[in-house]
Amino acid sequence: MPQVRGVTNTDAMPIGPVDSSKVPRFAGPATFARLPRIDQVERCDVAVVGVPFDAGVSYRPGARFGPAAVREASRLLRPYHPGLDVSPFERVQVADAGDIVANPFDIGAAIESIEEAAGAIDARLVTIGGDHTIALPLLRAAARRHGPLALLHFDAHLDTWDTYFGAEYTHGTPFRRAVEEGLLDTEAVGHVGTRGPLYGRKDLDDDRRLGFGIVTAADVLRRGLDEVIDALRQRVGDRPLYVSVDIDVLDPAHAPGTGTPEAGGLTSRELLEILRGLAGCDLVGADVVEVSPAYDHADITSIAASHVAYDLVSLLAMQEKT
Ligand SMILES: [Mn+2]
Repeated sequence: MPQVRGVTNTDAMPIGPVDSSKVPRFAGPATFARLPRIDQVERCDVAVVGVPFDAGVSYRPGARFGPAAVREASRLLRPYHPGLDVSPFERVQVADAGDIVANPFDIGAAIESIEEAAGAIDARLVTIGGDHTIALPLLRAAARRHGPLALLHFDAHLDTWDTYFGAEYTHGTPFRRAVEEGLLDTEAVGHVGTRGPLYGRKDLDDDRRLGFGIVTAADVLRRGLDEVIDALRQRVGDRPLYVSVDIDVLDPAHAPGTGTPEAGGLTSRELLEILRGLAGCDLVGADVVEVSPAYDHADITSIAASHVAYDLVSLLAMQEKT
């Protein structure tokens, strides 16, 4: 293997995506960003993994097809990120770890197998959902490695409800469960982009009691990106940070293909800029969830999600010590 600058703890050059000057982007298998599969690399620093699971949804289903759609839309991603000035696939080894198999008929069993499979991948993860139920086992796996986590949760909704039809494990409850299980550092948890009608004011009271701060979609507009980014960075500090992005944080104009759309959301430009503003934080893992391709048009949603995933991969690549 050729030698490159000491990228990580091994001196093998990372294997990058298929060269698009030799094989056109629309040809060949659709791994994320046309990266190698994890079984094709000797080590892996950052892994992109899919979780095709949507048995936890309360409204429109279909996020089980999210990982395949986001991978397909990721064919057009290029290797250099000018906004962050990083070539993530050169800096560290990034690979596609395939899909985690989750039982579509048993949410408890699915959560267990997601936690186990995520914990078994020896790399920092960017997970593509799947509905938001999957954040709970992913947080469990990350907290086991890093201790209680700071969390930035980008979503139209709070996702801190208690139960739905008596069920504790749904896509509307993962962050309440995560607080109850002690997975989060409640000094440093926040929602970004929330909006839309709630069941009652109690939803907000409960959420506040759990420790969450809120930057609403309206705050992003009124306070502006720089002030919002400063506030988020201050809240997170130097704690290990997990970022969970429900694609419905975007306005339905920017992400129609999702399960519970709400008017008045962020633009994809705003979301990407906020994520880039987190450069330098101690990001340890991330997910992008709730892409439901059957409600999408012209791949709008999966293109947005693939760019979000690319930004998260880039932030993680920058995190790895050189
Ligand atoms: Mn959600």
